[in-house]
Amino acid sequence: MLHSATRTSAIRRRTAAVTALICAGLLATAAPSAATSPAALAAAPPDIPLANVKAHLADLQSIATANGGNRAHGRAGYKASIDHVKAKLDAAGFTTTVQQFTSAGATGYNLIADWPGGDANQVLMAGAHLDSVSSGPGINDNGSGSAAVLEAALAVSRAQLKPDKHLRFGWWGAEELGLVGSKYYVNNLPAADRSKISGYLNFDMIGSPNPGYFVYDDDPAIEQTFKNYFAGLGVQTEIETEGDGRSDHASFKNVGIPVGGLFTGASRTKSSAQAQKWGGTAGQAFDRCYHSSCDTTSNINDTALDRNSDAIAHAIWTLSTGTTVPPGDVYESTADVAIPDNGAAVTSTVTVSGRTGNAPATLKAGVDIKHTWRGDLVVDLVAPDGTAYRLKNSSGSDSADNVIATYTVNASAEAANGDWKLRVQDVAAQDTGYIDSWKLTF
Ligand code: DTR
Ligand code: CA
Ligand code: ZN
Ligand code: ZN
Repeated sequence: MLHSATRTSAIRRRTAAVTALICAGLLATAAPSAATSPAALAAAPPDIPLANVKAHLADLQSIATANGGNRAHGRAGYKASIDHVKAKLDAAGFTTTVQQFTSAGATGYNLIADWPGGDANQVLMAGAHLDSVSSGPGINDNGSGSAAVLEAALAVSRAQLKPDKHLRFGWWGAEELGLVGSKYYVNNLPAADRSKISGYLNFDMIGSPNPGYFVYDDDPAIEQTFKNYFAGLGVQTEIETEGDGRSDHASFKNVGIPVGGLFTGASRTKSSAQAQKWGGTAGQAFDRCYHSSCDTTSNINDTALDRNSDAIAHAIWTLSTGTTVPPGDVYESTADVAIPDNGAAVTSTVTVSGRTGNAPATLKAGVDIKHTWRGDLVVDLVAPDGTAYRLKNSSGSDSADNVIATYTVNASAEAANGDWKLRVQDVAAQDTGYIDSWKLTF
């Protein structure tokens, strides 16, 4: 039986509920004045005190100094870093979890901190890898990201923020060994929990001594949020071009979670044009101490660290407030559709109605296809006007089973209403399967 959820009038119900809360003063965090409406109060991110971020860096430096000069995976300095950050988050009211894994014969640790409250079905994450290389204390790489994310979390606690979405923060182990900790986290997260993550923000090297201001060009909404912040400062940004696969956001992106982040540069050289717009030294690396013993607390540019710390707070406050996705914005089909082996494409349809305008730039297509040797499959989303958006290519070498993933599609050129189709074709002999279910989230 083909189920196509029809839109419920969730928006009308939600608006009435919010009006009631405002009338009852429950949404205002202080007596609103003419200058500060409840919405303005709730949405105003704080300035992150640079001194607080630098104090965290000094702590991480001390930890490295007391533990052989580094905070690398498998070394005492890394576990001491985890314990230090965890203690501050526990004291600030976060629910923390330490996740263990093994890599290169040593125990690794991820630290996850949940801020109680918010919509459990809409989780905004921010994270940074906490490990250093073994050759140094790793203060810019990546004490800077770790300290800024920690201070942003502590600012959430100080503000007793009550965002619409649920906030989760992560500090990853063994990034320097190949994104090991963040991959472990994502791979051990049930698919149902992965699809609740509306975005992951990554911060790896955000205080480089000869800084550039790079924004990841992955999810458009996250990218624009960061660009807007820097535009407000009058600081030009560039798209981060070497980032794909180079840090922990790749672990999340690989399972279809929207990602974004900031970066101030590593061993690449700053050009003359970049020095013109950002200052600093042309012809010199953004961070001359990258992966070196000189990556200490003196290897930080305060202005870059301050700007990026404030940009993190801006993004967390902005992306976690505002409307969550009410149930009425999900359109699903649970009809099973058999996929002929090495045969013609098949489709499954959901009918979208009652919406206005075009689909969003971040339309989410969640698919659940049961099929052995998923490399046989080509998967497309077909808009009501017939425009096809490739979600997955075939890959002879991908022998894993099932395609259970959420893809983000820029469908802003498509009218929202109409029959949307998931089109699947098995292009290689042997191995068969079927579309189990799929859904569109607007
Ligand atoms: N691989 C990261 C440093 C790094 C290099 N390029 C990028 C781009 C975006 C984020 C991080 C990086 C490390 O050494 O931890
Ligand atoms: Ca600041
Ligand atoms: Zn590194
Ligand atoms: Zn790094």
